Amino acid sequence: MKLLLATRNQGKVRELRALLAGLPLEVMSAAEAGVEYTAEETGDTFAENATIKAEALCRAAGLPAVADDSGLEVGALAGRPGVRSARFAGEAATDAENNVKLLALMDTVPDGQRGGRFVSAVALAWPGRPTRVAEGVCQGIIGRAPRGSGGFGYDPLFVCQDPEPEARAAGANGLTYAEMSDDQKNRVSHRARAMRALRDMLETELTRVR
Ligand code: ITT
Repeated sequence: MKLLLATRNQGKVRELRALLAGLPLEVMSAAEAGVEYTAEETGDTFAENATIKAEALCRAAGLPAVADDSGLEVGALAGRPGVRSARFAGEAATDAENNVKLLALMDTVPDGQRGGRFVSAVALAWPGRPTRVAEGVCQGIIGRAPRGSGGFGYDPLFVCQDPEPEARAAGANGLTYAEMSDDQKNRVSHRARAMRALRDMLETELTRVR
């Protein structure tokens, strides 16, 4: 059975594929499956936007679809960039432009007040079934300069400082997401945490249809 990924972000495709590994599903992005979908992210929450994207692709393809809506919430910026993370520096902003804007806004924020968290909501839309959503967060601080070359988006500026034991076990605290190995990020990230719950939902659906 095919499972489609409702994202145009190649960084997410890579991570979601790894986080879904081992399930009896052929995981493909919408582009790989040749399916066009339109989804306007008009929601005020990550959960609403993930639902909009997953349902749009599920409807267009007639197949189960997973979407992630995610972003960075920074305390000193009253929760911004939040649901507007991809568009922080403008509608067609690049990752580099968004990072420059974040660094500029954080320039005068002292150490000790640079906390933030990454949030991911993942939605599973299955034909004929109610859509289900799971969320994950990872705590950290916003660095003063980019570090590391892995990942995408705000990865070089997000220094993991997460209280969960798994973050310590993975040796992730003190590293930016961009300094982590794929395996480390896929153990502790906001997306990894949301996807653990979504895997359980998928396993339930697969048991039902078998
Ligand atoms: P899709 O909607 O097609 O999935 P998108 O990149 O527009 O792609 P979002 O609307 O969910 O996705 O925007 C999320 C933005 O938040 C993303 O572009 C990054 O800038 C940032 N982001 C989310 N997860 C991230 C991560 O793991 N590392 C770095 N930045 C991340």
